Amino acid sequence: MLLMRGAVDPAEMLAMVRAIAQAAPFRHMTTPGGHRMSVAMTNCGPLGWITDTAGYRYEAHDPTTGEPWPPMPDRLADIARTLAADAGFANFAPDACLINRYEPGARMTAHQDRDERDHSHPIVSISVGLPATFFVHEGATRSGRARSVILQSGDAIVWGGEARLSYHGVRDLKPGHDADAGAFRYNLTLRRAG
Ligand code: MD3
Ligand code: FE
Repeated sequence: MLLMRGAVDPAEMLAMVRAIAQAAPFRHMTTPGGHRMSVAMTNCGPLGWITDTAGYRYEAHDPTTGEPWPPMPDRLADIARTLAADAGFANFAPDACLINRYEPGARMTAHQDRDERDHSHPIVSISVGLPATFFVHEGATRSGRARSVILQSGDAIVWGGEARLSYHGVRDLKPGHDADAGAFRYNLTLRRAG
């Protein structure tokens, strides 16, 4: 993994997020176990990640609107491609961008990202808004030692190779005020899903 502090302009990211959320609103999805996620989500690009009682998967259409997910802005794909290249992954071509919105108290329990077809592609993560404590377990299991890092607005991380299937999550978001994002934290993950 490569952490790049202040790699992106938060205001530019938020403008893109707001435009996407106008067409595909943030919603709290349901896990296969029937729990409402505390993180609200939307997507842009040809594929979008969803969960419902039938399971986790990528879909070309937004189940809330029935429409295709909004297009991925070229500028967003370019930024992801450049960040991936900086981390040593040439020619990254994302076809999905999951956007997570955290409100105070929202969190993400430890999980692996394994719904993508080919795990040899990296994932590019961009954080905007309130800071959050992100954790990742060493090795490929949940029992490895957890290391944590505070992700700030404008930070980017690229995950690839061995790190790609590590267990990771986000601790409860603490309340606060961010100049760009107000009471929220947003995380964009750019993926090659299909
Ligand atoms: C490590 N999001 O959407 S981004 C997720 O901040 C997710 O919203 C978190 O985990 C968030 O799946 C963390 C950093 C991240 C993304 C993907 C990874 C770390 C990763 C894939 C493999 C290993
Ligand atoms: Fe994840």
